[in-house]
Amino acid sequence: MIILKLGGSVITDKRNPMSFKASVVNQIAIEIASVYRYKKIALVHGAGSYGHPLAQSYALKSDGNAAIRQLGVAKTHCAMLRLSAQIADIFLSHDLPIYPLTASSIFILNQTEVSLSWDNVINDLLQKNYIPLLSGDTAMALDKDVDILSGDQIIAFLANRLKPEKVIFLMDIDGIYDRNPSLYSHAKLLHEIDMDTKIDFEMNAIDVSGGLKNKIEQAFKMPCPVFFINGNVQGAIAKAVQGKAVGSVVKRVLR
Ligand code: IP8
Repeated sequence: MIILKLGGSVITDKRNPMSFKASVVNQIAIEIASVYRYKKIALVHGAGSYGHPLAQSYALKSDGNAAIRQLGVAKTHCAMLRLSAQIADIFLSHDLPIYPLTASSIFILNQTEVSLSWDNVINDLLQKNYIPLLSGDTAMALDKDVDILSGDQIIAFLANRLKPEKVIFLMDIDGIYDRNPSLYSHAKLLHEIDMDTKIDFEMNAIDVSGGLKNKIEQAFKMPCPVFFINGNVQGAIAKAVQGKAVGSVVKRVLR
């Protein structure tokens, strides 16, 4: 079984609010259709230009006016539902049995971490050969009204629960670089990452869940190899699934 993250920067244009990259998602669906014949797959997608700008403009990570905040939470959640529906429609057009689930109906947070979950349905769907689809979302929290649950946190949780053979993150660059390649032309692609790898996490896009830094921290919590590959490159998914050298890989080092 494989867990695959459709990164927000791959499936949406992070520079323009609510811009869905249908043709990229279509290409990914075609690639997944060939993998699905021999592997169970769970999908999680990021918020991209649907969730992050709303969560940022309503300041959902900080405490503000309750009524305004509440509207921001509802708008962000509904934007994520719309993004999931567009992804699902494309997968269905390739006869893939995708099954969208709402993360906020499954997970409750406490101090930003998953504290309670009703996740049996995910394993059940996988056993019955569906492709469950989850996404980063707003979620009820025990320590405050509502908090942000990132797709990367969901994946770290599911990886420990479902023990996949690997996790694959689709990005809009070739993997993890030692510094942001869109800011530094001499940035170096890192093929293998461990706890001691030095990475400069300077960001240039709105990301309320901590961007690449959060991704790598979550990757170290997963009990399996974690691949970071370019979701725009045809054939990269198949290579990662077959364990061929592609992108960057994080291998958990037990200390
Ligand atoms: O894009 C963030 O999920 P991510 C979720 O996976 C929201 O970090 C609602 C901003």
